[in-house]
Amino acid sequence: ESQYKTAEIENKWQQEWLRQGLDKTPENSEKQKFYALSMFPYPSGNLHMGHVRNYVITDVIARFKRLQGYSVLHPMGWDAFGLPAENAAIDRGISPEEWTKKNIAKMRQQLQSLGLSIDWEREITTCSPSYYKWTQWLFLQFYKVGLAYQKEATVNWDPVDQTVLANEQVDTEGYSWRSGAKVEKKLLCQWFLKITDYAEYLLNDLNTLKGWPDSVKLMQKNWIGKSLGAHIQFPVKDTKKSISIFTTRPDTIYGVTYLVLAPDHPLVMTIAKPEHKEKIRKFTQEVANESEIERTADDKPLKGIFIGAEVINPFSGDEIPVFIASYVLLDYGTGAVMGVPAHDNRDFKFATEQQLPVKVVVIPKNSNSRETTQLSLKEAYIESGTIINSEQFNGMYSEDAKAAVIEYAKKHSIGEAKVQYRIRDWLISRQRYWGCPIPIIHCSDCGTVAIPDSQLPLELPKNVEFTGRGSSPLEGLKEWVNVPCPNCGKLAKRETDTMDTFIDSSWYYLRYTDSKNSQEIFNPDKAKYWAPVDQYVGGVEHAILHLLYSRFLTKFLKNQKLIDINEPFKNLLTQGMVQGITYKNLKTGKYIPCDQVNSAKPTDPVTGDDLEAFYEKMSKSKYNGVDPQEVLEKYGADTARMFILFKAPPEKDLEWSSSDVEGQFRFLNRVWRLVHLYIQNKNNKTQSKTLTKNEKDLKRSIHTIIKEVSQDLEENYQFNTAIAELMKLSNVLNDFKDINSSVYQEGIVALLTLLSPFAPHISEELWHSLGYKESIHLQKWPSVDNQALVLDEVTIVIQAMGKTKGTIQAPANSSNEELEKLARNSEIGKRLLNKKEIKKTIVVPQKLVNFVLIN
Ligand code: ANZ
Ligand code: ZN
Repeated sequence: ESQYKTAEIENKWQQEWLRQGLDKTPENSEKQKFYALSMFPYPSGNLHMGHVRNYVITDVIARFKRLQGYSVLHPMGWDAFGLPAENAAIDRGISPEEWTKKNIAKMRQQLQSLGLSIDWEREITTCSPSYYKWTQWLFLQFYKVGLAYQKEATVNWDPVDQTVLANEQVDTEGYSWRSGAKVEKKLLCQWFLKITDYAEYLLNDLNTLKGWPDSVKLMQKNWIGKSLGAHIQFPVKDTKKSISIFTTRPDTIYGVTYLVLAPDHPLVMTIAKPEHKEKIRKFTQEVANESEIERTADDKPLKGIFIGAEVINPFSGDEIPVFIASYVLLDYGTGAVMGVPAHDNRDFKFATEQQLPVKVVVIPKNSNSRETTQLSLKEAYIESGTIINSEQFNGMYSEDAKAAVIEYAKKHSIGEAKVQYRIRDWLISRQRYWGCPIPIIHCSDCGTVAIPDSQLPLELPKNVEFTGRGSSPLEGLKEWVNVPCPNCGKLAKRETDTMDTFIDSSWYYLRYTDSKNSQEIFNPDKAKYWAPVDQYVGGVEHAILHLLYSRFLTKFLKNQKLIDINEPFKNLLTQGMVQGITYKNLKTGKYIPCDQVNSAKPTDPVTGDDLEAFYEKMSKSKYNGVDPQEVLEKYGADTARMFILFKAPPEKDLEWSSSDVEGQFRFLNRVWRLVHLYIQNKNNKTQSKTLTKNEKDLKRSIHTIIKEVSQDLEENYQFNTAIAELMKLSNVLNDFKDINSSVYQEGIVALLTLLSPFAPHISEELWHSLGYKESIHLQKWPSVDNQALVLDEVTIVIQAMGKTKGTIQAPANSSNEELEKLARNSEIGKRLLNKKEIKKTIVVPQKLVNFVLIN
């Protein structure tokens, strides 16, 4: 008997498919297109289970769509710039390029061993000059319309190594990963992309993304953070200056009891009393080294100080004190806040700490105003309500009062309505080597000058030293930095910052449509044919930044008339995590590798303590990972694919279990035996044309399953239930004895075709064993024979007075009258009606006949 030898079969078919060019993208197809895309990997050096899950999901979709007759684009590439390559250079003296290339080679081979139907001819690598030439070109398009600009911004500064650190190089306590020094903030002139110009557009178009998870859309919405409110001017007492604040609650204007400026607000030193200035300087410096998260944390006291200045409330005429506080950020709103302790939680806390008055101006609708105002508040009342203590606005409801206050402010030129977004411009400068060089030259006469297109790509120099200390590696390369100005020829300096790698990945999906084009970023017709991506699959960790940046890039390119789509990704699937069984010693806090633990009674091999066992995302630090390579070697790619798809719906977390992997391996072995038994035992006798009842039943099962699997794939990518149906089909065929029936053959063909997107190798092998010459992956997805679904006979329940007395078989298409007649004339019916008379008969079509009898 022939044996299912996974390695042999999988190798053979992977090579054969490559030889036949099965995965090549059809060019100039008249067929409807389908663009299936996985988020491309960072070439860290090793494929992990999260990758496997991601790419297998997309592959099944791509294969399914091909069988359905679509012309499919399913590409792959490498998000290949970034910090780890540079760290490898610092730690091990291997060049970032070499390190990256080695990793790519290894991971490509691993991906290929999964049997992914990827068109490798379109492979892109973001660190190759042929790709980043166009990243640079794109940057210049932003630059030319004023959407790429420079401004000062803070970076993490390591005072020991005298170098800029990426956020990932600063631990949660604020210390450098390398020197251990307390990291400081330092201002540097850096490049930004003006994503805020697109905020409204990015927000509105979330509504058009019907195929995205609501959770992702909500995260994007919150990130963009649109607030409707007002700017209101507060004149500074005894000066001609005034402070503009941003508030979302202009209805609480009469409740203002103090004002707060961001410590670095430009007016602070101008209006502060001289005797306060020393204190202010000290405070501002302290705050400057805190992160935004520390500054706005809810669980800490709100640090702030009085600066010895007063402002006038332009509505009430009240004189109120001015503070600076760490919780007010300079770059949100106007960097100044009116404090309304009665109606804002943070203001309430601040006022309590600073012993500032609390003035109630909003009360719940229908409540007694005297009662509420006299009560000393225990917490802020932050809801809307009826306005009190507010002169002409008294009695209004909050929403109306907001409008009325804004109208009044506008009329008296002391304020106006204002829309505020939380999103900031995109800081793209990195003081790093292993990134896309920014194609700009700084000339003391001409300012910033774009490198002419003809000189792109501006390649990264190779003779670089990596020490991790001092200025960025590019800055040290004098012969690279010092160049003539392209404009006037005077000696000038290159920009030495490189770009955030999120830029590389924000447009890569378009490059796949024409990845080898050396004349243009892509051919507009090709991009037009393939874009947008029909199905994008990736991790939810990219729910905000990557997806937002891609959406921004897409909208920019649309405005530049390079493409004609508004959104890059029509449908988005965010796959769940792959979790491994994790053992933790709660006493020592240490994780114990699972191969050192007896899973029945987990104890610490060193201390003997009982261990806590739970599932958690696979990671090196928790010793709970399963190496895809091992699974592939032991069971083959098809089993690995089947398991990963069967164990959980794609958007849910998946708990790795070796026994369930075994289960899928056994299933594939059953399919193997089933088909080989069929091949060995069938004879080629011609069959009678009319089907027996058993054959009809089998045919109905087959087509019901085709229908179910198709729906599972078409509607929500419920691969797990689809595979359960395939297991059912193999059982049905296994139980059917007449393998010479033409229906049996139909079942075997359906089983293999339906299985082929999931387990592409074994289904191809068995397909060829059946004698077919053309690849199974070039076949058609089976269509449902609706005729076959119709039942010939149905089982009808017979009842008397609602009590079941027995069942009969009846033709499926019987009318109610016919059913009643059949029921009366059946043995059960005759016995029932022997003595009694019928008052009424109730018939439920296809199901039931109930006789109501006269007693
Ligand atoms: C007075 C007020 C009264 C406020 C009240 C709220 C409730 P969102 O919704 O996030 O836009 N704010 C304004 N600028 C700020 C800054 N730079 N740093 C810290 N806080 C700032 O929040 C807008 C509200 O956050 C504004 O409305 C302001 O406080 C505060 F019962 O003004 B509000
Ligand atoms: Zn110049």
